[in-house]
Amino acid sequence: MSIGPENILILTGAGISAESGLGTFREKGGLWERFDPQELATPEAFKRDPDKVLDFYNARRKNLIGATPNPAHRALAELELAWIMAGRGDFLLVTQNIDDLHEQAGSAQLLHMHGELLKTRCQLCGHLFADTEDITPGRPCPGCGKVGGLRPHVVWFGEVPLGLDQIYAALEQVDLFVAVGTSGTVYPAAGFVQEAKAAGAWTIELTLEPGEVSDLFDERIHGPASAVVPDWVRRKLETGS
Ligand code: BV8
Repeated sequence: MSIGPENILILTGAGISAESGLGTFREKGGLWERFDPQELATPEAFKRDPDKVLDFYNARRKNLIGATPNPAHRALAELELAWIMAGRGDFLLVTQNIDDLHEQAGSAQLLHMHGELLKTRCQLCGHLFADTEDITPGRPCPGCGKVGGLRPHVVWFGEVPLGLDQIYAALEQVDLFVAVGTSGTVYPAAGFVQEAKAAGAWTIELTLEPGEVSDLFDERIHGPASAVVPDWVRRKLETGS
């Protein structure tokens, strides 16, 4: 009996990039432990103190440049290629991360729902461009030439995440939902597992420790992503389960 297509949706969070040297948010020493997100990752914070918010993202951008993918990023890119080449079904990688490590590893069916740190946009003319430079209030927009409008192309708390229509459309058809390296703290991403279950999907949590919605998953494999994710991908490709 030929098995039908199996549509896969993978959701990643900061934990997949931890072993590439990029900080997570809510762990010991995590970013939000040292910085208050309400202080730094909200439009109100940016209006109140643009220099402080821009300094925070300029520091993270510098930290990101030179970072490289780890075996977990590479395993997900390998799974995507194998899945699409074999016509096994749809594949979508939704990341909450604003780094470019999935791109570096070769992922293509990729959606950054919380934006991208290596892109900057102008609030005055809407120009969106790849950017590795510091953003300063006096830097002119390469699009309109005006100063004072540049901000990181990142979704802050209280702002609507990107690509939600595409994500919810994919969740309606998903057969396998896998959350990698995310604490299940931030919505709407933390609610995706419920949408996947409502669509009848099998759900797997691959994180170092159980996240806040861990109990909702059908299967949980805990450990460092650079070990757990390649092992799971190998099992998936070799046994189909
Ligand atoms: C929105 C970009 C309206 C910026 C980020 C009360 C209830 C419910 C919701 C809310 C509420 N009050 C406010 C809200 C809404 C709010 C929210 O969810 N707040 C939370 C804190 C309660 N959400 C929003 O504001 C969102 N917008 O709701 O708009 C709307 C919505 C829908 C439709 C219309 C309107 C916007 C949220 C986006 C905020 N921006 N990032 C930046 O990066 O600076 S969020 C930030 O947190 C990152 O994106 C990060 O990815 C995300 C989630 O964190 P994680 O990725 O999970 O990382 P974390 O550190 O938490 O966990 C790390 C995990 O990795 C852990 O599980 C750990 O065990 C594991 N790990 C660690 N090391 C490893 C590992 N795993 C494997 N291997 C390892 N080595």
